[in-house]
Amino acid sequence: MSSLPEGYVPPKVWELETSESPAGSNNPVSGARKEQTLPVGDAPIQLYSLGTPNGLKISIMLEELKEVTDVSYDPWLIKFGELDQFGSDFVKINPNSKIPAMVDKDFDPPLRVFESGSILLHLAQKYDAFIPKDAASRVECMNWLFWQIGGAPFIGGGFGHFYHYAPIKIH
Ligand SMILES: N[C@@H](CCC(=O)N[C@@H](CS)C(=O)NCC(=O)O)C(=O)O
Repeated sequence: MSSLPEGYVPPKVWELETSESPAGSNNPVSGARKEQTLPVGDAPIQLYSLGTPNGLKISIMLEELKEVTDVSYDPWLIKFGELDQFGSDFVKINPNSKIPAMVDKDFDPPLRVFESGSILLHLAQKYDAFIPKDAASRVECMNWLFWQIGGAPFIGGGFGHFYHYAPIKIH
């Protein structure tokens, strides 16, 4: 039995539905669409993000790290409504035009870090926190780290797409 709506024939060549995201966010395209100068503060860690589920992961990590290390960071808002994720400076940090993205100025040249899993891992390793030392616990920690990157968005993001954004409802 097909899960496609009756009468719906998938196109031979898929084209982006502009009605899906009028503001231009959430598109499978990336890259700079506008000139932009991002703010840079004094702290070693510069975070460019927003309070979405992926963005929150890093804010939570940084706040937890603050409890146990001397980490300091400057958080800067990336506004989807203004398509900041497609700004020239942001795209130099994450060519994939997605938040969260981070610059670590403790490195020379400063290190760009993108993808929430990569950021979490970099912070945990750099500040030597939240990754267990013994092999069994470390593997279990990595199991869940990789699950939340690969598994959680597939469920949560997929639901959001088909429930809210998708112009054609496929259940
Ligand atoms: N795999 C990426 C996913 C990042 C992602 O999807 N970010 C969303 C917000 S949660 C975003 O930037 N959306 C803006 C857009 O697609 O235009 C990660 O884990 O960092």
